[in-house]
Amino acid sequence: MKKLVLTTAVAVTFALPAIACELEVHDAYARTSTAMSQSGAAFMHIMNQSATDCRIIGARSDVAQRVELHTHMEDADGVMRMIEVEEGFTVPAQGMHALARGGDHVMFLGLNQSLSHGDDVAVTLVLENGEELELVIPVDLERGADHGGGHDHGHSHGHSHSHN
Ligand SMILES: [Cu+2]
Repeated sequence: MKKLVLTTAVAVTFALPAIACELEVHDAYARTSTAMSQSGAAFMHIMNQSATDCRIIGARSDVAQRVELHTHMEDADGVMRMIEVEEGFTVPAQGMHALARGGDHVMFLGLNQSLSHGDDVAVTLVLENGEELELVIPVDLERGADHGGGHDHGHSHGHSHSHN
């Protein structure tokens, strides 16, 4: 188990091989629907600084038995359901892809531990080109569902990350 020491809420590190995707993750958070929930999800804004589209085809984390890329789709009865997105999420060149409540998300199925507010979850996003994006995502159980887009209400939760 790798120890991660952070001074900021989100740290992004990735190696830069020949065909590099320059991705930056902002505003990431993870949550569960209830304290006793067996599953959870992570949301974030993924910026692509590179000149090519970058596709995220998978995710890994020790926090859950399975980590899947999900989205919400309305079924024939008008009910919103979560489905796995086999083809992954494309972050357009010089663009952004948002993982948000009610939309695309990283799904944690079968949590190995409960997610408490203020915890950090280490998640690795796997790109189609073989690159990996290592994230440390704070658990935020207080974040409202309407988050995202044109917001400007500074998140100063004052986390102090000390992992000993
Ligand atoms: Cu899901």
